[in-house]
Amino acid sequence: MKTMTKLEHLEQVAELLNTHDNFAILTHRFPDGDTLGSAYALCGMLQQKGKKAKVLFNGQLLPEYHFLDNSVEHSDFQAETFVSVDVAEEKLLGELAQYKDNILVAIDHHETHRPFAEYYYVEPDSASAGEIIFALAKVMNIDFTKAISNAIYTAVSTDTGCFRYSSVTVKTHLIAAELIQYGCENYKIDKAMFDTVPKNKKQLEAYILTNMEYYHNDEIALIYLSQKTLATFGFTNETVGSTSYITRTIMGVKVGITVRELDQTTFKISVRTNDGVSASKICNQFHGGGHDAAAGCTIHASDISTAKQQLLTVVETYL
Ligand SMILES: [Mn+2]
Repeated sequence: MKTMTKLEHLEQVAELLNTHDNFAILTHRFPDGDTLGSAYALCGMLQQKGKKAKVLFNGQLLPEYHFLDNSVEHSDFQAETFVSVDVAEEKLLGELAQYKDNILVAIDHHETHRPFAEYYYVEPDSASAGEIIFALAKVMNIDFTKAISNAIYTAVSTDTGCFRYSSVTVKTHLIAAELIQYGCENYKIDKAMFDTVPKNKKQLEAYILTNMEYYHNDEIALIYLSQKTLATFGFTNETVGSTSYITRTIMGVKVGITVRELDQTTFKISVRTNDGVSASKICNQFHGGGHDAAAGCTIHASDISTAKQQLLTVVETYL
């Protein structure tokens, strides 16, 4: 059993990075703007300090994130030091699980973080991992280039639903303001992340709204997306990106649930909540986790109706 040490100060993280080289930065499965923005920012920061660094992600990069990959230098080298960003627990490493025993430091903002790395630094008060990377950049005396500022801004903006979630603080806005001062392309990034949707994704959104199931006096909204349904719109679980934001936008809904079929007996659950219902407590019941208003878990059940019933039974105890 390896020992895992909690780090209390970003200076300790900076020191670990400073005394190592040949970095691979690991992101979580179904990578989002926070894990990718944080990873590419950190990659650029390490390269600026004369280190070799690259980002490893699960599956393929969605088109809206290509600009991040284009913002760092690519070179071929054998990775020696593994760092994870925004990864709340080992199983979320997905395809990168092969590196799980070699991770030097995990940088994360999930209150439900389950330690897996040799060292871990967790700031649950940060609305995104990007906020931590911003602070780390300050400690490392980084020159905030446009590329680094764009990557951190992407993380900060996407993990707060464009500064709309309850997790947003004064610090979130101050960081965004400073990044804009450094020349980040906030308008372009927000437009690409929030205001531009491919035609087939818009059609999938329409399907979701039409087929949403409501329970418990309309306080629970649930949508099930089978692989077959996703395929109808030209998507797979890897390419569809996020859809769970839709459930929470319906007036009166306290718990929005998106169920995705991973295989016949494995279902990926995303929970989004309003009105103080804790998404992470709900998902904890299924050994998952996340934040107060956004969390996830995986359910194994013989079929979808059994999975739904298990979920609804637990959710109703929180209403
Ligand atoms: Mn995050």
